[in-house]
Amino acid sequence: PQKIYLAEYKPFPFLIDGVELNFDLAPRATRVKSKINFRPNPDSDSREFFLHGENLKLISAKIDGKEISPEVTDLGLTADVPNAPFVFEAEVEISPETNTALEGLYMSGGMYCTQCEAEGFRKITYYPDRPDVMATFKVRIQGSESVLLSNGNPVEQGEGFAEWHDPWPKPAYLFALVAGNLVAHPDSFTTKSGKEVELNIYVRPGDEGKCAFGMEALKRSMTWDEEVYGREYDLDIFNIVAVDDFNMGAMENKGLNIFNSSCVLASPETATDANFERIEGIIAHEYFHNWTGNRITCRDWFQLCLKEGLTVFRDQQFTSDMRSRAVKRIDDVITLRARQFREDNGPLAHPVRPESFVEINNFYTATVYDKGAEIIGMLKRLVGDENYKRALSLYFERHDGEAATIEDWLKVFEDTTGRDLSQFALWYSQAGTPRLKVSEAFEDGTYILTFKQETPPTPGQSEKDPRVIPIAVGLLNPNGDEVRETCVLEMTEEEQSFRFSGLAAKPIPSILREFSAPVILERETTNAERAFLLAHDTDPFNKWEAGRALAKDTITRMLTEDRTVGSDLLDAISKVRRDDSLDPAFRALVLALPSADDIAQTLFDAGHTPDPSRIHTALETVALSYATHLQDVLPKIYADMHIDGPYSPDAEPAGKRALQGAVLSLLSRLDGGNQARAQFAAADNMTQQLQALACLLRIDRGREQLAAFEEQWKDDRLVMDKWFNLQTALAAPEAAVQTTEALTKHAAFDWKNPNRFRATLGGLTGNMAGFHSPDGSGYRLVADWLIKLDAANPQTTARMSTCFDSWRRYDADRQALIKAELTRILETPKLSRDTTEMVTRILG
Ligand code: BAL
Ligand code: ZN
Repeated sequence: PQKIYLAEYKPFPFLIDGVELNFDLAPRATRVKSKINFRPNPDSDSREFFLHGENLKLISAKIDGKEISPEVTDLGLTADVPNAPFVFEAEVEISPETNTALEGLYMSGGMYCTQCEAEGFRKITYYPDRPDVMATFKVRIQGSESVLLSNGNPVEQGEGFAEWHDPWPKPAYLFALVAGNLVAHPDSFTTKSGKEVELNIYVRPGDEGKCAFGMEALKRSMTWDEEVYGREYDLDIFNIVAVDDFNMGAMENKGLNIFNSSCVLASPETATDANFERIEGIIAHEYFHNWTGNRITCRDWFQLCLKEGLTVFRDQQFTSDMRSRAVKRIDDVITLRARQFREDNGPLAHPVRPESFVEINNFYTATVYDKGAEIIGMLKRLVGDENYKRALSLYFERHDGEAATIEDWLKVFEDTTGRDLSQFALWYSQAGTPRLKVSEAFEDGTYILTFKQETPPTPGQSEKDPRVIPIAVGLLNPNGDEVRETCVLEMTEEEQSFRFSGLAAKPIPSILREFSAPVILERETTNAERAFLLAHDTDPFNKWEAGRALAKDTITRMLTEDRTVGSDLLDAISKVRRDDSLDPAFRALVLALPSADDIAQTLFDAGHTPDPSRIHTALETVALSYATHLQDVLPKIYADMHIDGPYSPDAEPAGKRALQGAVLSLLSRLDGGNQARAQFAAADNMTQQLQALACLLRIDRGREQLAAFEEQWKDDRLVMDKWFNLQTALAAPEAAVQTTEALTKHAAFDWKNPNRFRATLGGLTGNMAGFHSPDGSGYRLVADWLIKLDAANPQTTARMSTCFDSWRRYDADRQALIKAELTRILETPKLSRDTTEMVTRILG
């Protein structure tokens, strides 16, 4: 397959003055008529006229009203055109009902919907399907459905048709169309300049009761973007539609956001606290794209982090403001390490701004999104809050209506602050997670911290230059008081020292506060010092980090030195557990154990070969030790976290439930599951029902409760996803593959639905000891399903193939088994470009 390179960017030879589209909907024979006003682009010296187009049946094409016979291939259409303004018209036929890839126009549960990012519009009609070609769209939809939606403002509607006009020029990837017999959850919003905006969340009948939270989250997002970034909404209407079959979480189409139903629908009975928080964050994310992505878009797909990194950063800020800043930062770092560090330290490592790709869908990654957001956080820390604000104002002013680049983005910061950001820009071009080695010295009241940075080689990049690393540091004296408040050390050299003078005693450093840079800190330290920081650090992130480091050290020593769980860990953790002054959500995070994957990577980095089954046993042993060590206080904490009154998804009660759930998990290791059975029976919300079910699955496979749960929720697809997921994710290692196989034969296992596929197979791949079953049965089962899914849905298949990316960590037998499965996938006839690229890169 053809590789595309950033270095080869050329502007499109034509500009577009306006697009008119006419859809005549039919499941297997939708007709799309287009009329596009082109004119030569003065910034291009080419006049080659190539329009993308895939899986289209061309009915007719015209230039300036005259029929033409263009040259048509699988990828698009070429024609001779005048070197002057001209009108191109085409009529094509497409088949939404048989479109299982869920890109372009497709059907989900009887409704028509679209997904055009990144390159789906070319499956709807012939078009220059690239983000730097921006145009205004007029859309007419003819269909028998009660709701017919597109981007922009409504112009006219009547029996069987609707017309929409989007006055804001946009690239084709932001195009959207929805047609279905849907019901609206309506509301409205008045912008700060007094403009009335109609708001709707459209859902299938029956889901009306699950829209209220999403709507409130939308209004909170609109207010927040006005207050914090000065950004107002710019159309008369903002619509959200929930769709069951969707490859991603949601999509920011202009004025018509389309959501995976799992990312917008919520009620206390059916959604967990984590679901509510995620929905709030995703609604905000898609809404924030209206400015960072839509009004200012990307010149080409290599610049994807321009909109995604910034928009993730913005949604993280929003959630911090709505909830707890400390808890949000810890959650984000847990996710960053689990997804992005894993990616950055394996065969799929790539720069935040990649330099080449075969299939752009494969680059919607944790690196582009989450490391992209970390870069913005570092930039803000380096220039300060006020300069960040000024730079953003300049960015919106200077680039509104444009398709911009990372160079444009950095230039606004350079122009605002006078700083040279050329070294900082390495964060965009160099892949890999820097290791930051720390050493220290103390003499005559002066404390010296020395840092050495090194980034291991990544595919295609063997040498790395030193980066700018903002290191937030505070110092504590031995009695626990802070002697130096947080300051930001700006590291630019490969090795660099920083001095703190006037100290009475050697301090205890708290380094990388708030996780000020996405690096791996390597520092020789003791568990006594970690326990000290867990008890005394004023930075909540580093306080948590100290406990996490203590737990990781204990677990890795159990596995490499046959140690038992030491009292240093148990005493330190139990202090935090008993400390009522701390936020319950924070206490729950301290009690949570590192993931099996985290332990495996840590062992691998230290030169050991991780054994998934032994890691599982070690984690269970630590959990049991926590339970026995804390058994006198667990019932009291459980009772103290009880909430009277109706369910609320707000941070405070959610934090209490999180701590109660963590306690329940420990209690259930001591009481045979009595408390969990009682909680399951009494639960009036999904958080507590699922917490209890998870405990019981571990104890006696929860047969009775699983059956009751299925009976209660068999008609709710989103809740049934949880039912599938929990069983494969929490199955005992020796039963995981068999459990998954049995579930794939369940009547409700609709494998073409990405949510159901991910819930079931993704549960297994996340169950490390089960997936890495020594006989290779886990690998085989997953490979069988990936091969099957690839023929229907390449995008989701390619995404899920990443479960194999850490294969080189394991022993030779497992490596051979995985390699054989990857090779089998690669040898599948007609394997998609998406999966071919991913598996090839994973094999390395
Ligand atoms: N643009 C794809 C979905 C998202 O990141 O919002
Ligand atoms: Zn996004």
